[in-house]
Amino acid sequence: MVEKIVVLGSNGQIGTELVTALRKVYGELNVVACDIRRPDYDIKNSGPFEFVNVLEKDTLNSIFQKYKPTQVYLLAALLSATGEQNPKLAWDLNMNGLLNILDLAITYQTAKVYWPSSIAVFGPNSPKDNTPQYCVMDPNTVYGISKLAGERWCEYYHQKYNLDVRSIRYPGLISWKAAPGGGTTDYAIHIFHDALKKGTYASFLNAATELPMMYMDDAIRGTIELMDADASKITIRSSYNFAGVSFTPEILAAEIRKHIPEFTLTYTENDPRQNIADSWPRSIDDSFAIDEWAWKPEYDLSKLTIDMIKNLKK
Ligand code: AKB
Repeated sequence: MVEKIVVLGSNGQIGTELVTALRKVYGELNVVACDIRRPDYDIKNSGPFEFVNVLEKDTLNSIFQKYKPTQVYLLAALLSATGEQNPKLAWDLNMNGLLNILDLAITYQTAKVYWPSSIAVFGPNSPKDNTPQYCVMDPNTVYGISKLAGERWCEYYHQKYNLDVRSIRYPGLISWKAAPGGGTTDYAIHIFHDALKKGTYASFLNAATELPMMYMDDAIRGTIELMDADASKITIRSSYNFAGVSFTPEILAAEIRKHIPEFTLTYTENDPRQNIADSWPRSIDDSFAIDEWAWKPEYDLSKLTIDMIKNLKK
């Protein structure tokens, strides 16, 4: 069967790299990039693009009708920091965007749907270290609340309508190709840009804030591996814990100094993102992903630092 894939939210940090990766695997014409904004040159010129707002049901319906996708990736969302600036919009976009896609996937019998969740589903009372798949979850950001509710909807549509929906709880994602989109973990990208440009960075998270992170290459590969896995292997239809590497701003700065010895790190105070970070896990237990679909990250802190610096220098 020829796969026809629609990626909604294709211009974001994940979408930019996912569309390129999917086009390599499935062919340029078989991966339709969709976003509310004009795409950058690469995406527009390497395959089909459509302007789509995931809250507009009629436009979405016409996309499903036109392409009859076998797989849909819904990436459009407001993240943790921007979500707090506009909680009602974050809830509307993150929740109703998902429900629109789940409903259309049933109507058009889409074979597989992918929707990303996040470590933001955990909260102040979740275990901080090696946070298990199943535990207390009390997110206190609108982003985290919408992701936890979305996970429940995904499982509900799977149980009730047998929809093959798959999901990963992403940690902070580190990449150089596209700008990050308003998250709490964005410092781990800005630090590389400023280290190279200015030799110094003012972190909005404090020195000891340890968070789960992952290099984008691993995240994209893991996402496609989950989508390619045999359905019989997928026992979790809410969202899989997913881990790469955990570090603090101080540890990351020390790693960057191995390549830019004069780099200095300072800290800003009273940033609202600190409270969000303090409510999240320090590290994640992803043994279900390891056991069920053989997940294995390739990038540790040293390898991702080398790759970020090499590519940003270009
Ligand atoms: C954010 O910081 O909001 C995101 C996430 C961890 O989901 N990067």
